[in-house]
Order: sequence, then structure tokens, then C-alpha cells
Amino acid sequence: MKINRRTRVIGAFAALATALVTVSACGSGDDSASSSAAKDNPYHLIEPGTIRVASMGDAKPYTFTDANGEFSGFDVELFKNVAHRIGVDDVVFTGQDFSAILPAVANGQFDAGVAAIGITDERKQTVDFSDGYLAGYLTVLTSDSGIKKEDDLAGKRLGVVQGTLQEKYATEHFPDAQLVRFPDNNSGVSALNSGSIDAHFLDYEAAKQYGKQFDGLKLAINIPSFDAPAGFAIKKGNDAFREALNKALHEAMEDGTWKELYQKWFPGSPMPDQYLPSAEQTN
Ligand code: SNW
Repeated sequence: MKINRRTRVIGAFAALATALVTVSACGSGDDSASSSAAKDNPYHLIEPGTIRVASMGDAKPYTFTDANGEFSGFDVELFKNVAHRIGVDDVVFTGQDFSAILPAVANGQFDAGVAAIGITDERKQTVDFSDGYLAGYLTVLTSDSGIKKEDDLAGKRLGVVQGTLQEKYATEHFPDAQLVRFPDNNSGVSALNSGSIDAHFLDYEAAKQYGKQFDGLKLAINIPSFDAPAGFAIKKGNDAFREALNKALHEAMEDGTWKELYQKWFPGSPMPDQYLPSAEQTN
């Protein structure tokens, strides 16, 4: 008797559980439910309402962590401003090794990669990019007064951050230099300061920053990288997100926000033309 009753109760629970599963399965397959999900999350963010950004903690003044551990810098402030314009104020930055940023965006671990990432055809095989927002130089930083031009690097130990355009450029143009690869700029500059490499090759503004921080480090060679302006990297095929970012980015350029951030973070650097409000462009 007792066993029978318990069996019946268990049976009733099992039936109820099956019914619930069926109802929820119907719900998720329902057209109106999925279209409202698309409306709530038009940019296909990992978590609706939040943009998760892979970045770099030691590429000051582009992207860096400040004394409070908060992400700051030109690229960070520009991206947050652009995100605000598309209706997202919750932007979470996470520091990665440079070489991990694009794969992590492609894998869907992050919604965007922001770290002065130059737009190239090769990188476009992995991710999509917003329009460009910054173009400048690749710079050799050194305390060796014998390094003044590209040829002087022959036989020298030159640091590069893995996966950067600097690594690619050095491989192609400095065949007689001994390349030493680092995961990030801090480790490269530490090696430079301790004398285990002769020079470190990085972005111009970051080189300028380390030059200010460490007496004796000079910007010895500047190589134009205007054909690879920095862009925001996003997952391939997320066109709604890319188009919204582009529209907001151009608004930030047109209303002078871009110029204000440029002057704040890159004081004394020549003012480029192409990202200024159209009324201020000279050519
Ligand atoms: O190609 C340049 C661009 O013209 C501008 O000067 C900003 O930096 C670049 O995008 C190159 N940046 C490197 C790269 O994309 C290194 C980025 C980094 O160290 N965070 O590989």
C-alpha cells in the first residue's frame, strides 16, 4: 500500500517535470520571444546591456590601468564615449596579452578588442573592425646612442610585443636584428632597463610615455603606420554592432569629442586632419 502511494506521488512529479520542460521548450522556440530577444540585444552582446572589452593594461596613453586599477587612456575613453552613444554605459575592460586579444574576440569571450589595434587585411581574417580612429608611428625606444636609423639595428637585440605590427615590421625589415618577443610592453621595457635587450619597438605614444618615465630612454626611430589606423575589433559578421559603432564614432569626431580626447591624452603631438570635425579639416 505504502509503496504504491509513493510511486504515484513520484509519477505525478515526473509528469509535472515533463510538462514544465515542454512548456519552456515551446517558449524558447517561439517566434515572438526570439524577436523580442533580438530587440533587447540588437548588437548580440554576450550579456545584454554590457560590453565586455579585451584590452591591454600597459599601453599608456592608449589603454592602461591607473593607480586604482581602473582602465583609462585615449582608446578607453573614446570607446566608452562611443558605447554611451549606442546606449551602453556598462563597459567592462579586461587586460590581456596583446596576442590573446583578437582570438578572444573571435571566440566570443569578449564583445570587442580595444588597444590601438591597427586594421590590416591579415587581422580581418580573424575579426571585423570599426572604421579607423587613430594613425601614427611605430617607434624604436632605446638608450643606445648608436641606434639612430633602421640599419643601426643590425646585430642588436630588439624587443617586440608578440602579435604586434612591430613584430611583423621587424621580421620583414630588420633581418639582421635579433628579435626578442615579450607578452606585453612592461616586460619589454624592464628587459631594456636591465640591459638584456638593446631597444624595444612599440607604438609612438607609448614609447613617449616610457621615455618620460625612465630617464635615458629615447625615441630613436619613428616608422609611419598610417596605412594601418587603429580600429575597434569585434566578432566577424556582427554588422549591427559594427554599423552602430561606426555611426557613433563619426558623431564623436564631428562634434569635437575625438579632438578633445586627442589633446588630453597626446598633448604636443601633431594634430591629424582626418578625424577632426569636417569644418576644421584643411584638406
Ligand atoms: O598602426 C598603428 C596606428 O597607426 C596607430 O599609431 C596606433 O597604433 C597602431 O595601430 C599599431 N599598434 C600596434 C598593433 O596594432 C601595437 C598595439 C599595442 O601594442 N597595443 O599591433
